[in-house]
Amino acid sequence: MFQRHGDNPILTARDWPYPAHTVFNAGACQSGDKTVLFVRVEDRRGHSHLTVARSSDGVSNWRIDSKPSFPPDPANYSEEEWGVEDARVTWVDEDRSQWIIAYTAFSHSGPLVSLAGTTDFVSFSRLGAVMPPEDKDAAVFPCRFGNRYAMIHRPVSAGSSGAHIWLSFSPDLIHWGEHQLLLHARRGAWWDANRIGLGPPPLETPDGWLILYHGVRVTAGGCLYRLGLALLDLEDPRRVLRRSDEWVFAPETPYERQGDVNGVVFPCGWILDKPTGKIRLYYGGADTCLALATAQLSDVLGYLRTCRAPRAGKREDIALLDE
Ligand code: BMA
Repeated sequence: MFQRHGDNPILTARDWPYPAHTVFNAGACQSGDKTVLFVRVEDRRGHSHLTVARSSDGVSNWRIDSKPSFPPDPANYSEEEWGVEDARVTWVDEDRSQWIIAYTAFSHSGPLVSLAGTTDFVSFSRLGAVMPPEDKDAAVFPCRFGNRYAMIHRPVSAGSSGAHIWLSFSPDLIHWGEHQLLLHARRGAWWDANRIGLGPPPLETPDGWLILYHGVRVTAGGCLYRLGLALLDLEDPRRVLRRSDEWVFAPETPYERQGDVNGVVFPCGWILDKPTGKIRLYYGGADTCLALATAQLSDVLGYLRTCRAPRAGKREDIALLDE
């Protein structure tokens, strides 16, 4: 379904205008005639910041900011002490007319979810930490549901049986509640056993909100990060309509299998070109480089129509954990 671009990896640390150890896990959006990537850059201390790269074709001739566009600001936001990572970018039109960036702030107490807004990817206004640690893999929906914003995220609690994907609501993007389990990590031998997390922000399609998520399989040789699909009800995103049993994308090429963390494909951004129905998926390869894969939305939705609908009712879905 997802075809790797022939020029992969499309960005590496060698392309960077200043010293960088690795560049990976980028948020993505189309801003006017430019594709904008909000790239995670890890420096040689091991700390990450976010830097903007712009391109007209989304593949080549990237114009990269000459210094970090969004460095951590621990003096004012102590939760950013060890860096900022893995941004997901959503255009929120209603009431806001700005890009809302959900990112991971790496605090002394663990990773947590922070939000920031921007209209131009030049200046940013932080909304601060919105979820306590440990929590990451968050993205805001582009619209409100009954006047409430919605956000997907992945909390982890000590003693829990796994790390699952949750959904929360907010009147103002700052105060979040109505927390509920949305997708559970399966157990046992499944590719998405024990730990899952959202990839790019939910994508609105005629069939529902398209969700791409990663599942982490712990093996004797290390972790394997692979990707699966789900579909949420357009009006009520608490309802899961479909979920793939199989993964649809997995580390195969050398730049996905070998790097700082072997065996990782980690997408944080995708862009749908509405006229052609083509999705461009931007993903980190092995925590080292940035790569691109494309798919036709109609193929993805056609595949999801063959996938099962989770059993009705949230409670029964949770009960699946014990199957
Ligand atoms: C996750 C995140 C990602 C990273 C992945 C694989 O927990 O930290 O940024 O790509 O692990 O190392």
